[in-house]
Amino acid sequence: MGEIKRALISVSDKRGVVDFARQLREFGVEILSTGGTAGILRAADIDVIEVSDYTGFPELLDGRLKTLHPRIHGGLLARRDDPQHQQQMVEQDIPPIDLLCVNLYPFAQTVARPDVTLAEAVEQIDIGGPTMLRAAAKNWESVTVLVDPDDYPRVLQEMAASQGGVGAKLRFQLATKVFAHTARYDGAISDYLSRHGSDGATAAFPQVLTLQLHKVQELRYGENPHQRAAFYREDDTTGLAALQQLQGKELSYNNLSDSDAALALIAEFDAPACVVVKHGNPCGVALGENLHTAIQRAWAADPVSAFGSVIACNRPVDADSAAFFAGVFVEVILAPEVTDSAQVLLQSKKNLRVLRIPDIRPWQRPGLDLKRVCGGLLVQDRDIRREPPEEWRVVTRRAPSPQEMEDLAFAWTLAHHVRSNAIVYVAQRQSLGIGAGQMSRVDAARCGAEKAQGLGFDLRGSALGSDAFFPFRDGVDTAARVGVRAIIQPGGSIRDEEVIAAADEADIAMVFTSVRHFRH
Ligand code: 93A
Repeated sequence: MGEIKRALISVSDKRGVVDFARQLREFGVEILSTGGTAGILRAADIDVIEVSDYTGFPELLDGRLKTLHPRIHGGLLARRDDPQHQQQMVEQDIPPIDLLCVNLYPFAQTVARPDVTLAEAVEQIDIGGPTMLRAAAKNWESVTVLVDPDDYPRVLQEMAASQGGVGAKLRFQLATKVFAHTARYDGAISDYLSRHGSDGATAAFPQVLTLQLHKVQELRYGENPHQRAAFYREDDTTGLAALQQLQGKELSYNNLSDSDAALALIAEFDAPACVVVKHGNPCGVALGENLHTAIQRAWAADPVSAFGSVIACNRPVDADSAAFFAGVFVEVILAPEVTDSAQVLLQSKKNLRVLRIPDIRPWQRPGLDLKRVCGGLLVQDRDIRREPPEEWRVVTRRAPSPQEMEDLAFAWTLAHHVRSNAIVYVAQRQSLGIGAGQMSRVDAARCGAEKAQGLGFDLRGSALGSDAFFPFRDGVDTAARVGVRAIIQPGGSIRDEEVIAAADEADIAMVFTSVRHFRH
């Protein structure tokens, strides 16, 4: 248990540093510090030695050169149990530094500013800080290194419990954290710079894409039991990384994947809504006057597929809704909140996973969509573009009625979230039949219709949404045969005229949105 006698503190994020330094002083630790940090500590009546006094070298080059000195790096790198190291330190008058507390120039925050210049960004590239951090972390057997203010209490607690020392286990954990941090820091610099060509022009995507993800948990297995799996989160704790499990079995890979699909769709609706997802596709989706009716309608849309599904709600689950779930087999329920009385009702279903998702807005935010392919990653913008009715173009003789317009809007929203080829049949803000993941559009049209009719729905007067254009008239003919009255699709096929003629022949009202929403 190495006792801490000397510490170097140099931080940009000054949160908690005064208290931390004060408590180190109470353990009798000598504190070295750089200009700005030293100023703050001294103002709080804490004894510090400026690094420039300690090295006998002034801070130079606008602060670019502060801590890059053998007296600092020798003190961090020397092994305490190595006689040769010890001898050289004595010869060169390099005292050991036992604790390093550094956090870096805020590069990521700086480049997040829309008006930042390249020169400003470059000045925020910290050189001395990462160098010290890496030195100390490499020498974790002798040095305690902190890069995160949240770790100050842990270190102080351990010092209090062990006569001013910090144990090997914590030192190792902290050092591991440092290398993750400096890797991420350099990744952010590389991402930013590679977006700028040598002429300073900004490219959409960096030359080198660096991803830093943090393990949230290992999962029991992947899509199948013979596949290992884990869930990693991005830097921030948003989206699925923010979920709170209120009850139920451990979450599986497929639960998380289906939850993501369900939440992306539920985030589209303002009115009370329920989305039922199976194997990545919605199988029942409905709006209602309240959540309870939305759930009943979404479930009724396809009760066969809903068996063992993942269900997303956009209103707090109350006792009525919970009572419904008590009578059916569901894997996961997602909701912004679950009332106390609902929780009591759901508790009898021990295995049912109930997840609180406080914020569904992240599913609507811009970002990158990544797809692993053998040998690399395909990267694209997330598909969050939406086309409001004002942008639609009526292409048939008959224009949709106001009721049909509502159905078309609902169908169009749904179609974005169904695997291509996607055809959805809807009426009165309820899905009736969803044809998903077919290799031909006419098959998707048939599938959706057969599903609906198989479940006893009459499709006369329904509306249809298609995620991409109809390449032939056969898809529209299929819709006409089952009684569809309105269709929404992007248009843009070389056979659009034929397709429009098919709609006109059946007196179907059809609109083009001009934007395709494939989802593979
Ligand atoms: O410009 S630097 O790369 N050169 C250095 O030698 C150096 N040493 C520490 N930046 C350097 N630092 C950084 O200064 C630390 O990483 C920390 O973020 C910051 C603290 O400066 P101050 O104490 O003056 O506010």
